[in-house]
Amino acid sequence: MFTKQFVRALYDRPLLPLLDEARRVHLENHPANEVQLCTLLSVKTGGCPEDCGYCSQSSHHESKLEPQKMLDVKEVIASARRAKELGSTRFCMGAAWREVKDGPAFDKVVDMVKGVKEMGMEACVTLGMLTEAQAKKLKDAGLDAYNHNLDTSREHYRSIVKTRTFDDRLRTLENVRKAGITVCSGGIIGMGESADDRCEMLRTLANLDPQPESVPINALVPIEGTPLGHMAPVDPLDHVRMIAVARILMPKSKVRLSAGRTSLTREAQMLCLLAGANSIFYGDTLLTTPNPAEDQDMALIRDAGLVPLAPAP
Ligand code: SAM
Ligand code: DTB
Ligand code: SF4
Repeated sequence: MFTKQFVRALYDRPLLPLLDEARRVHLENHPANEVQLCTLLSVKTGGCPEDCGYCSQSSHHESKLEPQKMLDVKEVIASARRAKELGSTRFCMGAAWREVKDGPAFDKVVDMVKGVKEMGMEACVTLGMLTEAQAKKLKDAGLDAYNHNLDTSREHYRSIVKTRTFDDRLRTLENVRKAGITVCSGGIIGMGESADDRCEMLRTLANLDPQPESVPINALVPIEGTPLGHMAPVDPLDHVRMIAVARILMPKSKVRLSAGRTSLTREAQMLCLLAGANSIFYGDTLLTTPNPAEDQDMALIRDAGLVPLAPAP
């Protein structure tokens, strides 16, 4: 088990030696030149009953986002096909739900997962809280991964979300694990957290047994009308540092350079890749906010001397 002191000491190391160590760990555990491209799609947008302070989709805030009805299975499969043609190997579908409820909407998600699997892509969903029985149903449909972020430290969580607890988050992760689905869980920087909060979030993730297979590190995308809409941007080097610490603490995980890339220069993104990020979200939209265009990302990957992870045969 990692201690608080150990993780904080790592986080406080001077950046260049930290990067050296992260790169060493990365090369020991992963091919040097591969990056996984994952595409996101919001299959049910807005109108969410949770009050997450960062989110455009919460009905508690006055963001400009218009709620939309759930997409059809066909539309989703068509998007996944486009993503695959553009070189993506993992398709992640998000729904603005507090929790999964059994019924027709969940059955549609199950069909979406089946459709994505039939195309030979990895399938991931993020649907809020979920029971073990629901997780089992998704597993039977072929689901590879479930995304459910811890977002921040247990302590800071209370000031960001009031409608659920950090323990609710951990419980869902356990249910996902018990069903044999891989875990994708990470967090967000730039929500007014301290360095200790950042370290505690990474420590909680790294102390999960087994560790999450996938760890997205997001920088807050400030959304007008949300409580965090006016947060100052994070220092890009903090994003690099978080990725390096995540890489060292979770050597085998895919570390994902996630939201916030439109505010990073190419050079800052390169440093994130050097620090151990081996996956990015690919496609010009995340769930509701912009992401770099595909051709820009292909140029970045080429200029870094990387190759996109080949699609599963
Ligand atoms: N409703 C589900 C849930 O909360 O787990 C799934 C969708 S939710 C939008 C998925 C994740 O996106 C959140 O846990 C959060 O980490 C990230 N996210 C949401 N809004 C964000 C923003 N404005 N900036 C950065 N990351 C964000
Ligand atoms: C994750 O950690 N980041 C992605 C994915 N998991 C689901 C979502 C980012 C959302 C950014 C804000 C938006 O587009 O609404
Ligand atoms: Fe809802 Fe997820 Fe947004 Fe929270 S992060 S308001 S649960 S969509």
